[in-house]
Formats: sequence, structure tokens, C-alpha cells
Amino acid sequence: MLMNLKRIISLTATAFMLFTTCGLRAEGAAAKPLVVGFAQTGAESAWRTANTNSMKAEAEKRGIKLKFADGQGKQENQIRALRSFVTQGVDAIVVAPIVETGWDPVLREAKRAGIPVVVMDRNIQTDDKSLFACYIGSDFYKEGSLAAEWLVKNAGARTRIVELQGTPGSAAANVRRKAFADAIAKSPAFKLIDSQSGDFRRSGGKEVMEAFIKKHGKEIEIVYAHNDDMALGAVQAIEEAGLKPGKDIIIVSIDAIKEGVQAVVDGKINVVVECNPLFGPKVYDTIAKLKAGEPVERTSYNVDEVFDSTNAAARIGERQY
Ligand code: GZL
Repeated sequence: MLMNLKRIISLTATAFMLFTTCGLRAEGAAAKPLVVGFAQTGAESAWRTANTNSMKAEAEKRGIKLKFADGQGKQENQIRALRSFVTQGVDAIVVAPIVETGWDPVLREAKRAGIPVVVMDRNIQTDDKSLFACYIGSDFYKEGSLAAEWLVKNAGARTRIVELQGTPGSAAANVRRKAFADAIAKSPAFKLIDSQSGDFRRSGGKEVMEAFIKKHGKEIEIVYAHNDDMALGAVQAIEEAGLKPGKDIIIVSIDAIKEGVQAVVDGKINVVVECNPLFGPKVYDTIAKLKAGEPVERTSYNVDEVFDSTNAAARIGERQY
């Protein structure tokens, strides 16, 4: 008799456990986590790493399931990832497009699947604005202009510029180049003597600067780098050529990664224009609004500052990336 009673109790307990763990969840079970597909550009710079970290950490904090795809610097990898997110039926897609064009076909697939797309960091060119919900990024034109305006105020008699461009075809490189050219055109003394892509990479900045030094020698008075990683590569090349970066050659850069601001403190880079990569919170707030059917800003920019010898030392301690 006692044996039977024990068996009945253990069978009942097992049945209860089965019910509560396979499908018939107890009251108040957590809602299904949001699933976001993120097609990242690659891992070309410290800025990109900070951007990736922001997106991953904020997703973790909010209990969002982030499907992360590293484009490894190739648009076809990003397009393949976007297609896969559509097939998987994610709730939303974020893309940091390596280049400006060639996105319409895959974005049409996401639109047909009813999956909202947030373009983050670099913008895209398309005639069909319905292909993505919004752009959350940086004002590259303002950044290039601020870099040139600093030169106009501080370059003194130095006028001969070499430019280290970012990734060919990327919105960041295209717009920073145009903005800088537009601004220095107003000061005819400045002359752009050479311009080449270092692909936003430190190694690229060093190699291109070595070639510039070989070709132009002491004619070079100013370096305009589209990002700090290339500027830091140029600093190495200038030092290896026996010159003093920041003194013999003025260096102007964009991003304001901690190492770049430190180089300003050390007098090796003269000015860095900030391009804040910490988009995580703003992107996920925007996705929450999109999923709730609320309106979102079509274009929103991060606020960026300028760091030179007048403020870098005071501000370096608070840098988050
Ligand atoms: C700018 C971003 C650029 C950074 C580089 O928003 O796309 O790409 O300036 C990064 O450091 O590699």
C-alpha cells in the first residue's frame, strides 16, 4: 500500500515538472526576446570595435537576442547576412553598410518580409526611401568641415596637404573628402598635393604615408586623415622618417578614439574631430518604437566635439571608447 502511494506521488511530481517545462508554461512566463540581425562592416579600426561592443553590450543589457554577422570588409558578406536574417524571420535588421550603393535588391526582400531595417553609422544611396526605416549615424559633412576649419584657424603658413582617405565608396570617406575639399576651397592658399585610401586601417595609413614621404618629402606640411587609425599609422611613418608628427607635420583626424585623443595630449596629432560610435542605446530605442508602430526620426546624428591642445588633456579621462 505504502509503495503504491509513493509511486503515485513521484508520478504526479514528474507529470507536473513535464507540464511546466515543455510548452504549458506557468503563468507569467517571460515574453519571447526580440531578435535583431546586425550586419557589421568588419573590424577595420578601433572605432569599429567600439561600435560592435556598444551594439553587443546594449543588446545583452536589454535581453535582446542579437544575431551578429561580421562583413569582414566585403559588401557581399553583408548582403548574404541580410538575406539570412530575412530567411530566419528576425524582428528587425541593423546594417552598417560598408559602401553607399548596391543595397536595393536585398532591402526589397526585407521589405517584402515586413522586417524593418535601421541603417546605422554609414548611410546608403537609394531612390526608394521606403527600403529602410531610418538612418542613425554621424554628420560626416560637419566632421570634414570642422577638420578644415581648424586648419584655417591654426595652420599658420603651412598649406600643402596630403589626404589619407577611408574605404573607397563608403559614405564616411566620400562625404568627409567632399566636406574638407569644399572648406579648403574657400582658402586658396591650401593645396591638396596628394590623396589615397588607407581603408580606415592603421597599416593602410602607415603604408600610404610612407609612400607620400618618399614621393613628396619635406613638401608635406599637413596630413588630413579620415580616421584616427590611419592618422596613428601616419604618425609611425613620420617618426620612422626622422620627423616630429604634430610639429614638423600638422596632423588632423576624425573619430576621437581614446588613443587618438591621447596622441593630441602627447602633441603627435594636432586635432581630432569626434565621431561617436556608441550607437547601441539609440538603435534599440528606435527598434522598440518601430515594433510598437510609433514614428521615428528619418535621420538622426550623434553629437560630436573637437579635441585639440586646448581641451584634450582635460577631457581624456572621460573617453568611453
Ligand atoms: C564613421 C565610420 C568610420 C570611422 C572609421 O562613422 O564608418 O569607419 O571613422 C571606421 O574609424 O572604420
